[in-house]
Amino acid sequence: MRKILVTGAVGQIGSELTMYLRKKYGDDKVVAVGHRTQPSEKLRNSGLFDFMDCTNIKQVENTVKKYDIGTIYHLAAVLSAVGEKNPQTAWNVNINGLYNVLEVARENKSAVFVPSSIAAFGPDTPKDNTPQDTIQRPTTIYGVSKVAGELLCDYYYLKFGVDTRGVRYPGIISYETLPGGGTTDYAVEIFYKAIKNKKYTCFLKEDTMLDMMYMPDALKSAVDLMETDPSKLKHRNAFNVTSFSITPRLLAEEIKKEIPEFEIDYDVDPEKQAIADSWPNNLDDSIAKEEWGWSPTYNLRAMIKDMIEKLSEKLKKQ
Ligand code: AKB
Repeated sequence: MRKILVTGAVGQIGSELTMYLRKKYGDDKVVAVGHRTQPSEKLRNSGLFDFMDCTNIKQVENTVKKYDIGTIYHLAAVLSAVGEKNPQTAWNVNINGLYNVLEVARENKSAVFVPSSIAAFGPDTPKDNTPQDTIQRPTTIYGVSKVAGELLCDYYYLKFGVDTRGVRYPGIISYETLPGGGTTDYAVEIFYKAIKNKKYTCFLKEDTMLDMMYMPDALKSAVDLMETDPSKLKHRNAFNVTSFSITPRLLAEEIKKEIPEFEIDYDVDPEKQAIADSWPNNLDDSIAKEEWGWSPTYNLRAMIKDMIEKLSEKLKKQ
């Protein structure tokens, strides 16, 4: 078996996807690469780790050749809120980095998984039950890079036969590694604050509805899609996937059932609110269900219970 490369491996999804893939395919089969941030001991000691800048095509080429990479999970990206602070860097990493990965994949006959996002939709998109194929006119640089990325991935498949596949992730909730500058980050921060301080000040309005998913389902969706027999896929880049749609108020009410003293208040960040308002309330993920059997394991209650239990254990050790 050729090896698997995970870019952005020190990030929120990458750090857990690397361990998930190592468990599934073997520790020596998965190469984790980060940009500059040092990896955790767990990540470094459980298998191969290297540094790579995806905006430098030579470095991408050297890494893919050095380890004989057959599949790339390309997670390195600048997220929505940080992207609006520095659109030039977001474009460079999200588009030039992706182009480099696709070019090297073409030359080395590697398959590529690239996450898209609910951010690939915009204010003109139908907000409820957002269809798989619909208007995509996002108004953030992150969203623009995600739509361009989806098209570029489909182009590399159609033109060169590169096996590209992707999902449109909603906000991902997890306890291992903090997310790095997204609009949905409140849904992770709220758990840390609920456990530690019993109080959270949310940067989005209480009724802001967005799709979310617990990390185990995010990992499963990526790997299940990459494992699917390609003859079943009519779509490729990228599939709507979701687990539940929530507002900050609803999430806080549900957390209160586990931590009764918990209180939430609001100090709205207008930039982040504008981003959230431009995204759908909830996606229709029936095409992913139909074409490759997507089905989330965690509903809202199951996620909350597991998240509070695992994060409490983690915070006790710190
Ligand atoms: C973000 O908020 O930027 C990300 C995303 C929804 O893609 N979590």
